[in-house]
Amino acid sequence: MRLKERTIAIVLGGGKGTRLYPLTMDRAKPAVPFAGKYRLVDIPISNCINSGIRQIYILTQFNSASLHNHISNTYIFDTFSNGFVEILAAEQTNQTDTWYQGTADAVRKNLKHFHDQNADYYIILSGDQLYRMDLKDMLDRHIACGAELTIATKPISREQATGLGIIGCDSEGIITKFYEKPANDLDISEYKVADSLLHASLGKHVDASNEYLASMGIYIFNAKTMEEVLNNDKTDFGKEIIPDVIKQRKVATYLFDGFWEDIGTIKAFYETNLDLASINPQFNFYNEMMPIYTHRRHLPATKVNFCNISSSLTSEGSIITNAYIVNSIIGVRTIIESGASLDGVYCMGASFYETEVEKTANAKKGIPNIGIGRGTIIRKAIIDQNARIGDGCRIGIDDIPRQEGDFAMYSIHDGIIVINKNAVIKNGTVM
Ligand code: ADQ
Ligand code: ADP
Repeated sequence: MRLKERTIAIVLGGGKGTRLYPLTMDRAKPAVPFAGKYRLVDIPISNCINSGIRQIYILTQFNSASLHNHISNTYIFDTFSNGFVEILAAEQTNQTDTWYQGTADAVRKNLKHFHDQNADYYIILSGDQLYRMDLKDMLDRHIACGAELTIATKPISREQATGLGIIGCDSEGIITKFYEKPANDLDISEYKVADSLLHASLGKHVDASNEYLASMGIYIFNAKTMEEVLNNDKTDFGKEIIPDVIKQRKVATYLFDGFWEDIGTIKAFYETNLDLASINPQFNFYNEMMPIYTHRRHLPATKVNFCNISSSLTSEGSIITNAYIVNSIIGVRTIIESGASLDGVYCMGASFYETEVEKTANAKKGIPNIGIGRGTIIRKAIIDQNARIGDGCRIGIDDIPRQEGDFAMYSIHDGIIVINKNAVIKNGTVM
């Protein structure tokens, strides 16, 4: 218990990168809605809480209203736990350059906050990954092997290695070398991991094609070590800090072989969400021992009238009438009108219900109500919150040329149509 209280978690909440754009157009990445009723940041925070770590900082480029709302309404600790979740936004510092220049820069710019907590260990977590991990177990391993830094790693294949940091280690799991994101054609065979280490650490044999160990971007540092290795102007953990530390200090690996997915791109975000609606999802939300927490909204149950719904998740507070819905996620407060058809859609829902007065005003202005209109058909799309999709629209259906990119009310990335937050899609729109 004592150790846990001296460990603080730092969640990397996203750079100015645009990988999840337009979902991050006017909200911070940690606040992006996920799996119908959660926000991305609920995943790392839940992992921390379930591991007994209750002092959590979220580093983000800006503190959007939705992130602030979500954190302050969700993570309320009692007086005796010393717990907090605090957002540290780049624009709130007195630095001349307001953006964090990279992951290490983000942590460095906030070192004074962390230092004040007098912690023994810092756990650095990514804000855009889906997994469930006992971080206490990782901390125990870190302490037991006397390392100054421990990196969580996962067995992966050569094809997967290109997008990740690859680790080379000895038979005890002490890291000897590191290569950030090796190109496809690079020979990295010297990084292959010994099967004996995998077996000894995981207690089982893993798929033979998973011959490499990838960094999961989850780090435990001795507090003093992290403060020392950040005492320079290097901006990035993966590219600069980690390779340097490995050369100079004892760095261990913590092997993990559960489900873990980076969901920081529109494609990965879409596919991971939809997988949750499949019959046998890879990630199990239905785990009472290590739940994923989120905002308690006190919404009524979803009302379903004459629908055909399969392989889908429907979040609370929705009203769905005479609709056909497959392979889809329906977020909180979604209103779906008669005759709508959704296949492969992540509909994020709404942040409020429109009143009758507002609906009358919408009709006068000729704009649809929030939700999905009558007879509208949608395939392979993400519908961001509070979007107004009119009647008789055909989205992602027709065999028409679709240009990738960002447009006024929507974007298309990797063939996935993303309808912006608050977008107004007129009756009869075909896209
Ligand atoms: P990437 O995920 O590509 O690789 P990076 O872009 O640095 O690394 O992002 C790591 C995390 O930090 C993400 O959650 C991101 O949103 C966040 N982040 C990025 N820039 C930030 C900033 N300026 N301020 C705050 N947060 C920021 C890393 C490692 C690899 C490893 C993969 C595993 O570098 O070695 O394999 O993670 O996903
Ligand atoms: P949730 O996670 O509950 O959907 P949001 O961050 O999306 O929360 O919204 C939080 C709150 O913002 C809602 O409960 C609602 O009260 C309020 N809200 C947001 N937009 C509007 C609006 N246009 N009109 C009225 N209330 C709004």
